[in-house]
Amino acid sequence: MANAKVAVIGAGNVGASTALRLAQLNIADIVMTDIVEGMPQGKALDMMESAPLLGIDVSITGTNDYKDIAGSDIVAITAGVPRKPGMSRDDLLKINARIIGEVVDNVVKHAPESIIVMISNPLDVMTYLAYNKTGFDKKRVMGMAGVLDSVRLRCFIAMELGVSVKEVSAMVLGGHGDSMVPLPDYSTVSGIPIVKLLPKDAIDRMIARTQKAGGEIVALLKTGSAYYAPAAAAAAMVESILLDQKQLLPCCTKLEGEYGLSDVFVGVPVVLGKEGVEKVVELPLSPEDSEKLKSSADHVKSTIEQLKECSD
Ligand code: TXD
Repeated sequence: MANAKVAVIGAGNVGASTALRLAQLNIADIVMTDIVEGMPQGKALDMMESAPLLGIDVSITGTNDYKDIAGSDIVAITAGVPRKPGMSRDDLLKINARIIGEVVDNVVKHAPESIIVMISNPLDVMTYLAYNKTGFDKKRVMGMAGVLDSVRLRCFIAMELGVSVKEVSAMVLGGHGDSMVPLPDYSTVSGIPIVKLLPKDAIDRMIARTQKAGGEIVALLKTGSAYYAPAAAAAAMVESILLDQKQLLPCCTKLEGEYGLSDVFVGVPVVLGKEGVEKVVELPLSPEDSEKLKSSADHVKSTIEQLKECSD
């Protein structure tokens, strides 16, 4: 039987790191595309040359031609520009909307059966754009943000307590921006809620750091934004879908009444399996968190409106 196939659109920092991580999982052949001539081909060849040492046993190719994404089971979209210091994710709206519009037209043309995992920013709005332009079922268009935001919180919890990250779990809902909603009540260490292990001020500090974690890295790097953790997060979603693992992960998905929200793409816990987003899981939220989720969704809605205005 032929291997599964994953296309990674945009072979920049996040795209190339996602491709390498996926190749190391040995679950699909990988094709990377980019508009820069030679660059995806060069990076793919470099990765293939690491295969004997890294235990990679799938093919990795690079291309500038969308025809080569034909037959992809999943298309991970990382094309676009990243933030520079001082920029918000929403500042990327116009530039990336043009790029993503062109990319998704090509996905419809060349890989009409695929599942789309959006990674480009502003994440929730680009996921909406992909859904709207492709006409794909909502199960087949999702965005990666919550997995990244929650692994960042997991990492900060482990650092604060001085424990291994292994048994730390965390949940972050909402849009991918400063309005995201980390949920300490649903964050645990070996099943123990962190609210029983840490004082409120320490938890508040970690929540604030999680909300600004992308910006913390942008400020340190000065050119470009984070990519190791984003790539690991995107690969985890692809793995759950391809292997039908049914992992329960926070992902950006279209809501139709769940959490009292409709007609918006925002991060909530979902079950990811071979059909894509197979189920939205509704958690009971405190009135305060529920209000925060609503205001995060309102922020996404207003950015969707801005997008509609620029395309008018
Ligand atoms: O949590 C998340 N979802 C994110 C999102 C975490 C980190 C980064 N996030 C966003 O991903 C970021 O804000 C950007 O919008 C994307 C890609 O970030 P990356 O750091 O990989 O940017 P690069 O290194 O500049 O790579 C972008 C590549 C680059 O090689 C361009 O030549 C290419 O995109 N590009 C295109 N490829 C294909 N087709 C078109 N039209 C195109 N335009 C640019």
